[in-house]
Amino acid sequence: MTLELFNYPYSVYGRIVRIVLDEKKLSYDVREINPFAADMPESYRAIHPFARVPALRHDEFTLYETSAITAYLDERFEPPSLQPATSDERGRMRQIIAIADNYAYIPLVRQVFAHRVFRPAFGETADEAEVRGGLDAAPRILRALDDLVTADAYATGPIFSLADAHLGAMMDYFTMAQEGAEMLTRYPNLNGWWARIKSRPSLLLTRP
Ligand SMILES: N[C@@H](CCC(=O)N[C@@H](CS)C(=O)NCC(=O)O)C(=O)O
Repeated sequence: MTLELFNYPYSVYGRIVRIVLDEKKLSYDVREINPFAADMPESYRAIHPFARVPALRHDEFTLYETSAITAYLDERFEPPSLQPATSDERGRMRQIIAIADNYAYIPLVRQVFAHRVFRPAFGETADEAEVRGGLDAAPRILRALDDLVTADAYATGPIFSLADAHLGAMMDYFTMAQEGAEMLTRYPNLNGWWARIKSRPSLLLTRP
């Protein structure tokens, strides 16, 4: 059995899959793909027609879209299960993942993290207007998530779930920006959740 992860080292989505692979104790090979490179190999476009990362190959089976990959890994391989037992908790898990994808990724990661942390670290030009736009959008997202995460150990209840992996990877990037870390402290449930999970081995191990 072989698992290959097509990934870019700084990809937040690739990191979500790596967190899940680590939680499931699965070993895998990494094939590095830069989704921003003009000369992306045609062979990768055959795997991912939208030319993003990550993608997964399990023997002959290939899959792209992070939430599909993480659910597949969880269902296809041995416990621990990363999906909660009750329908309510599973509904909440999927809701948090969808919020992360549809509302949080662009402002928290592509605007705040990329322009406040990533670009300066690599000597690239950062756009202050992007940082401001992300920070302006963030309170509504953090408020919504603050209303949803449980006061239990993890986002949806007593087990570490796919929602913790998904949101955790994005929250780590957002809070690498000082303004992000400060803003999070205004949302006590979310801040408490992040304090409980941020030093988990799967998060530390996958930190770029
Ligand atoms: N919907 C995709 C999003 C993946 C995604 O946006 N990945 C980023 C890296 S974190 C990427 O490949 N970006 C390249 C680009 O925007 O052109 C998923 O869930 O996997």
